[in-house]
Amino acid sequence: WTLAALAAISISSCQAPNAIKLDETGIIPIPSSISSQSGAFELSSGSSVQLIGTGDDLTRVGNYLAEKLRPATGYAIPVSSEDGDMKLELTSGDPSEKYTIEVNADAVKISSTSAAGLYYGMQTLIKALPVEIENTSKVAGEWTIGNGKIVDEPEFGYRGAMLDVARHFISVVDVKHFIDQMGTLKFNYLHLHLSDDQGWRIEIKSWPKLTEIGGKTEVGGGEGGFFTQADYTEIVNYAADRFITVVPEIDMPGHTNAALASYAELNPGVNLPDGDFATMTEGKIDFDILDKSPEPAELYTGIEVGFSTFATNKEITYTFVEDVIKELVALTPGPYIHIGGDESHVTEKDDYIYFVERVQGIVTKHGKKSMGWDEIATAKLAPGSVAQFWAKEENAIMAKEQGNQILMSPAKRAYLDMQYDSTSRLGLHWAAYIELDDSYNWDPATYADGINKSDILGVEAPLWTETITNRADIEYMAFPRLAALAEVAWSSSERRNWEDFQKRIAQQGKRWDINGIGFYRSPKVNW
Ligand code: TNX
Repeated sequence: WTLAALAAISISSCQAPNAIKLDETGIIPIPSSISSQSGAFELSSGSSVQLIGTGDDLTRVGNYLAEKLRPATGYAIPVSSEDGDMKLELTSGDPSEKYTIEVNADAVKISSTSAAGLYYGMQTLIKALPVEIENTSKVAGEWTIGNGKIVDEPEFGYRGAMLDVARHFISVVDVKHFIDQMGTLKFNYLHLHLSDDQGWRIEIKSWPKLTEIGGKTEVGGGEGGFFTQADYTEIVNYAADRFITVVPEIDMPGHTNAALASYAELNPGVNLPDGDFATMTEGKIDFDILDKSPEPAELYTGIEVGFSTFATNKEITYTFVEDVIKELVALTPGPYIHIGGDESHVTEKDDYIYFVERVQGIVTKHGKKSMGWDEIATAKLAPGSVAQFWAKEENAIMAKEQGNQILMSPAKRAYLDMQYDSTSRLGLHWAAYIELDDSYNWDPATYADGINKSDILGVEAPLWTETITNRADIEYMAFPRLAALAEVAWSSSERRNWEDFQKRIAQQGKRWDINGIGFYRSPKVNW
């Protein structure tokens, strides 16, 4: 290949006839409405971003747009309040995520009542340009966008993804890289699963052994790791800059082996004077010895679930939980603290309910709403608590009947750790094999009997990491399915169509290729 031949290929692909009609070809999630007119806008060496309105958020969005366009075009693209051909206009009115893009031969204008809306409009605008815009150095191209208008707003206000940093630790840089991808797909919540049997991943200053002991391993016996509070804050701020809110999860009372290995006193049961060990379920125990410690649990690096539990009947447990939540709340600007609550198979039902209600009260007392896996709906939920549906419809119904909202993460559709098919090199398949069309072809509002649109807060795609150890693994499991789930969360069911999505995801694949993202080349798509 000569350079000239390569340049010829990139020029010819830019001149494809559909490159100058404004349509949905490159756009995921598909916008609410697109209308096209003849003619086109073209970026030029004199192009600039004009900010209409004030505020750091607006400036940041303007800078993102310019930074995205500069490398491939080689144009200077200044950002200022002076007249320019790419206008970002913050309009008055109640802040909403809705945005409008108007394109004519002279200028493109994105308008919204919020900087977040402008950010989403910017993501759409980038996808309306030829895919070569993704290049990080200058390439030949005709940087045109067909004339017309896009009006767009999300179907659900909560569009999330979850990273399980507990089973295998994920570094700050890899989390940021994932956040970048989330931003391009208009996600607005990042749920971090910060603790599990195999690891405790967030520094808690008042209980330092959590990370000194519980943070030092992971599934398979690797070295583990944890976020210092400064690391966590860096992630929170990086996400916030991209209009993404972090939801931290401490999973309890089950999935707590790493904490139980760090602090003996959190374990159920006591060591009896004669050297025996008594668990709390073996009948009545003298309350004077309750706060004497049993042995700490041993660190665990397997992938079984459901064997651990905090001692739900010891005051020290609630002192601990409150200390942890207090520190997390201080670091977390978002409204939610996730308390886990799944698969507590060795916690007695009554004890589980007592624990969930008490912990929920601690979260509320510290000014946040609690979120938990669907099992928490077996307890009395506080107003505003959210149940995350993953397995049991009857739990979701119980949440609804209590007047609480549901976050939809059905394992058979939304789990990014499920294998695509029996040959997938990574992943589990206890819930299903999930090919790209399975993650696309479902409607949150009709998925579970008795759960309707108004009961649903939004959609979240969890990536559990028992089998996932590095960035390449994350990309292989998350992409392309995360794009399908982005559209499930953002676009109305009337707008969604699998055949159409197949064409659009192929365009997205070209962008991922240019960005070096190793996505799974689903055989369902002509890439
Ligand atoms: C079930 S989903 C779990 C996780 C596992 C996952 C693996 C949920 C609330 N609990 O602990 O990592 O399956 O797919």
